[in-house]
Amino acid sequence: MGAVGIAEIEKIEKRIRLCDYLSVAQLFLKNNFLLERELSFDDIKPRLLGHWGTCHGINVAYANLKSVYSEDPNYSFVLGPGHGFPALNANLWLDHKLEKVDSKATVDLAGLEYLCKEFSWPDGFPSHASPFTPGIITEGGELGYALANAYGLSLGHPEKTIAVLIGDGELETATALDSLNLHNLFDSAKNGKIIPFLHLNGYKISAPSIYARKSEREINELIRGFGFTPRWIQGDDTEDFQTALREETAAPFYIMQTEKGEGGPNAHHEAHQIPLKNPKTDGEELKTLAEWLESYQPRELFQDVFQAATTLNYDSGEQI
Ligand SMILES: Cc1ncc(C[n+]2csc(CCOP(=O)(O)OP(=O)(O)O)c2C)c(N)n1
Repeated sequence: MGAVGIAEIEKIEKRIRLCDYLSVAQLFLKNNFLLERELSFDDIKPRLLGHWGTCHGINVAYANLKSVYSEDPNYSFVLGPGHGFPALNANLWLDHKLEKVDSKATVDLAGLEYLCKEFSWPDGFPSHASPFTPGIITEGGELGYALANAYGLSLGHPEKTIAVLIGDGELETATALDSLNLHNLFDSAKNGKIIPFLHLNGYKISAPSIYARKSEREINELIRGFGFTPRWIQGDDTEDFQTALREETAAPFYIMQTEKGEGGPNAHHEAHQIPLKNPKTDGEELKTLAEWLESYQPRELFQDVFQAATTLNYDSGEQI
């Protein structure tokens, strides 16, 4: 695979920005989804329930992998931390996958309103990935099974490529850690290719994860011990991320570093769930939320998305 150009890097970074915006909007907004007027208390959901901290990293991994594998019909993405559902839902919506199972989730303003309003809402989308989510077979609230599920999916399917994102807290579970042994059992030309990613954002809920306390050398030795080749990536270095994905490496195991809650008003231990507790009643918090949302420059981002969706509709004659 060749090197990636500047236009593709910009496209990936724009997609990440868009999906980060969509993640925040789902968590907080019940109105004014494009910030067309000044954000007010009335625009904020009365009950805030969901997880922000892991979302940026999910969006980074999803966008970078999509750039390499989007044309491969046998590519799958398996997500361990299903509590990062706003990010997953954002990506599924943007790629028109959600509307295939839910006709209201169109990629237009009405669909955007639906996505955000119905997130973590009675009779709407749940707060975690669930069997209602396209492509999901298990409830996303229980950590540990992502890698085992990916190996299961690969069995007898040499044509498949399956990327798996595992949280650093998730890798503390016995299930996830022991699933690394499946590499030795299933590494065969008869099975698909697994591309594991450890999402090293440093925290498990509000405390440092065990892997965040280990040195790079200790993590490398652990990973090599299971037969993989460790490759570190700084999540926000898109060029390096793309280089890493395009390198010829035997049994790669990527360690993707991001800052938990990156892009939001607070990081690390305070970013796991809802980083602003009272934007519906506290003027300062509302202002912080408005600045946070504006930092992604949403109107510019959505102009492109809605235009592309309309063009797709027109060109293909498809119902979207
Ligand atoms: C088996 C299991 N144990 C505990 C939990 C509770 N829990 C929810 S999120 C979380 C932290 C996960 O940390 P990590 O995998 O690093 O995800 P991130 O920090 O990126 O949110 C925990 C322990 C769970 N969901 N499943």
